[in-house]
Amino acid sequence: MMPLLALVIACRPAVESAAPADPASPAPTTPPVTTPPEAPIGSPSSAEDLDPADGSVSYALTAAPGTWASGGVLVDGYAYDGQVPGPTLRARVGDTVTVTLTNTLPDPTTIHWHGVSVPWAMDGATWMDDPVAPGATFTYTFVAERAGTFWYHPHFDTERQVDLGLYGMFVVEDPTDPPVAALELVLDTVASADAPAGGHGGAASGWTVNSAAQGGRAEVTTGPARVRLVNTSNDGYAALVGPLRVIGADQGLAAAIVEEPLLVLAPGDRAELELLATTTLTLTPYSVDGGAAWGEPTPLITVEVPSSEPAAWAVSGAAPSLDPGLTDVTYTLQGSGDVWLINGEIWPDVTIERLPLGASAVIEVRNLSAANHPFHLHGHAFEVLSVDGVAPTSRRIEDTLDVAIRQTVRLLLVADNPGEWMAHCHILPHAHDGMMTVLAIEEG
Ligand SMILES: [Cu+2]
Repeated sequence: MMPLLALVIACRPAVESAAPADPASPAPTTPPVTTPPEAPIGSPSSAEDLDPADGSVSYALTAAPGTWASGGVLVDGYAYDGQVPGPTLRARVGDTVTVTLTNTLPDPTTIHWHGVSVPWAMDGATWMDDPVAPGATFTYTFVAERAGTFWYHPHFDTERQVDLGLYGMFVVEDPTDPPVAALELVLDTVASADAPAGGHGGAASGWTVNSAAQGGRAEVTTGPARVRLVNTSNDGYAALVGPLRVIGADQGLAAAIVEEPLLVLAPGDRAELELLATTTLTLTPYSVDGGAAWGEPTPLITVEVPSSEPAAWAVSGAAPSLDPGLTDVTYTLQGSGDVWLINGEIWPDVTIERLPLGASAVIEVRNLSAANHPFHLHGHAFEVLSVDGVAPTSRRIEDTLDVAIRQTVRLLLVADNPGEWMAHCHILPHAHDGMMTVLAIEEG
């Protein structure tokens, strides 16, 4: 993680003290304000749709330097439209989405639409295209083909710019879903001077929910609640104690609803929960580097929900696809410290693997290192065929999949989006230190 030591300029007091008395004023006749009840945490505010016509949404975002509070720690960082998380962008499935980015940062930047199958020129990955220069604007446009919980962030100087505050949620709604109460929670690790730099221990300094310190509360007035979660931390894993009723993952509603005993969100991961009563989401220590997990469970957020019955989610019930037994592309993950490799290569000196447009291909990812790595592919979602030879119990579609130590996963890719797509570990220090490559999907 890019250390924010130099950026942490002040700490908020734990309790706001009353303003000092004005010596010219009479003594107060009412008691001083005591600690107010903690305000509930709401979903991040949404951006205004500038194109109210059906079938399209249009947003304008400005990336600018700004000071924001990460769990009460003031950070001199970057923000979209002056807020962290950035404003939630919304579309309905099938909408044409237009987002004009104005860059007033001192650095080039881009927006990458994490998990969305956008045209390659709209992907915001700059390994061949120029980023958006300081003072410049760029208009992204694409069709929101799948409903789900996605997010947006720069893909230029990614580790640093995301850490500084450039991230927000992108929600694609399916109008046929049950119209239940919604809550959107963007998780991050606290920007802190004592976070272990470059390691997997980003959770050591605590978590934030929509930039508020963990341990707060949220509320919905009708049940059940549909809670969308995204883990935007550079390197922290959010392991939530179950049972949790998981209705969706990276790519919208799951094929089957599962009561998970433990829900682990790796960096970049999303999940959707259905809460049928007041629930405290509790983080448990989780080791991703081979050692024992240490520490005590801590509350992330309590969501107050009236007791209610489940909604009628239109889950498909689809079974997993059969593994065809061949392998088209193999990625071997290796490394340690600050050197991380795919197939023995360090970005940008990599061999581009190639698949023909329209192919159904199997990608095998083998993790030979002593650390977990969330594998992320741009431009496509993939189906999980197996994890260490075991198929999932129902069809599982992801775009970010944690590959644990010594684990092998097999993924089915329908290569339907032409381009030269980045494939990388979403622990951003690992990506920065080399664990990235390119998968080309080629026409003709
Ligand atoms: Cu990694």
